[in-house]
Amino acid sequence: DDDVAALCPDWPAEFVERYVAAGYWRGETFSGFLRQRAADQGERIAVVDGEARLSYRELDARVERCALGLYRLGIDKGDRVVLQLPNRAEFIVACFALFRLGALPVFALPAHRRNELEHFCRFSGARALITVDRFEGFDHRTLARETQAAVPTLEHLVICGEAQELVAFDDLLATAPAADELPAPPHSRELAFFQLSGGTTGLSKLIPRRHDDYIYSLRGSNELCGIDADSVYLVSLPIAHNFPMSSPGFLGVLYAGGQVVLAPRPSPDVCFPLIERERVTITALVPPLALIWLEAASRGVEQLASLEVLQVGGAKLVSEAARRVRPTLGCTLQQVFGMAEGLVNYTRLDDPEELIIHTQGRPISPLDEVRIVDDQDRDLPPGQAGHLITRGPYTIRGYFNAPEVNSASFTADGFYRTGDIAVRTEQGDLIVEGREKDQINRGGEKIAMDEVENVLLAHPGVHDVAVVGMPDAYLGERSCAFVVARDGQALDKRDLARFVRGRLAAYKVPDRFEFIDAFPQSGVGKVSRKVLRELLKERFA
Ligand code: J2J
Repeated sequence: DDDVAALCPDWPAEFVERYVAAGYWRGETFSGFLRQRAADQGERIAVVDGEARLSYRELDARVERCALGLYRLGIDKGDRVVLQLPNRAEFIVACFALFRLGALPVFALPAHRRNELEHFCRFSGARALITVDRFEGFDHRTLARETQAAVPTLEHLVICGEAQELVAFDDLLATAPAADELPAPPHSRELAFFQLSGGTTGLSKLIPRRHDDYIYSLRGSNELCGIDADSVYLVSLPIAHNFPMSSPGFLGVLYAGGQVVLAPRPSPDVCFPLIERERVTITALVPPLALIWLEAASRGVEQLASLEVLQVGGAKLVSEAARRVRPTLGCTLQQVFGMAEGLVNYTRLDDPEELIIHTQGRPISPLDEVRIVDDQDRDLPPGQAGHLITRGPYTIRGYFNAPEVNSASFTADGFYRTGDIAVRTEQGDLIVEGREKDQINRGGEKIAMDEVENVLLAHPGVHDVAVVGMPDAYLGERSCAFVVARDGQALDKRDLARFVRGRLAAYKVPDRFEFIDAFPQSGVGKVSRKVLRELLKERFA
């Protein structure tokens, strides 16, 4: 679909030449490398999901069947397909099947609800939604039907598990394609999929990623994370998130010919026995989960004997917790400071312990350009905190179909404004100091304040609302909604929470509601979030 590609800003030709000449962009594609692994080491295990173990040959065969099933359904090159699946083998099969067709997955999380899913389907013009029957007590079929009723392009609903009247995922796998039955595979310079932005202004933006740039980031990550064919990676976080997908994530490990183990949930009672059973060598967590694992491991660490590396990222890990990782878990900590838009920084496995504890690492690539600048985009010297902006061989040049957002989020010469405040040390290591974007980072899960505000504003009893972050020892931040009720209305916190929960992912439901008569204003009639945060501190005290 040429229209879609035209709406995704690309690298200028001189940069393409530079990244190709450096040997970074090599013309590989996702389905191409999976084929290759199936040919080279077909009998080795690729994916473990519960009791099921798929070899590379079996995975590749399933991918081919699934590609044919989707193709016969009418999914073709360039078509967008929203994938909303938990950590199951079907996610990986569907993902590679879409890659094979040159169709473009849009990666939703199982936590997403009506507003988010409708937005992803509508904004991407999706033709299909692939989801699960039930997960964590929630019926995704109902959500899928509601979404279809609201989005005219959405022709097909595919369900993993009990499909009822909808298309059963397993039925798509019925037939192996004959030699020339599938269309030609995509080219490495073409779009591969859409990741989701954390969002700062309202709804999530779609992040266009291509085979060449993403696979380069996988190769670079593998090198820095010590990944090879003997690595066993546990997917603890939701598999569709960029961190467990690419840093090095399940895609990096499959690229290296290693083994991917899927955990249905990230809790120690699920993950520790899996680590022991499968001899897991590496996994990735967000900081609050790392704290839970540290707590659980202090009661007995025997099950974790095979674990060599624990990666922590998505939000800042406090140094007191970082310091406890090696002594408690017996493995190396790797801090990961990344973003779905591109740039990923890692502490190196052989860095001195103090660097691992106190910094968020340095970029993957020698061609990552990272600048720390002041409010006028002037470069700041090492040691001084400023705005982090970046461009490079795997950082996008713009979001899908968002010219206005793009002109604010990217400099004229293509640097992405991360919205993070960081310091670079003399040695080139980055330390994240804070954030300037209108976003709450709730233990790695990103919340755009105005998305939540807009939902609450639709509640009949709400006159006005402002959402702010509040410091939290466990999650780093939690969210608080300050609500001004409509004249004479008595509002119930539980009712407001339910109202949000029906529309948005549960992690976006405000942790706290505060009722207030009127908002403090700053300057030109703008609500002062700063004053609200001060108010919170007072009410806490
Ligand atoms: C502080 N803030 C961090 C860290 C991300 C690997 C790892 C994480 C992500 C991710 C990812 C942080 N310390 N260690 O995609 O591939 C905050 C920053 C950043 C934003 C990006 C990956 N690691 N952050 O978290 O797109 O504010 O990606 O800009 O979800 O998370 O969020 P996201």
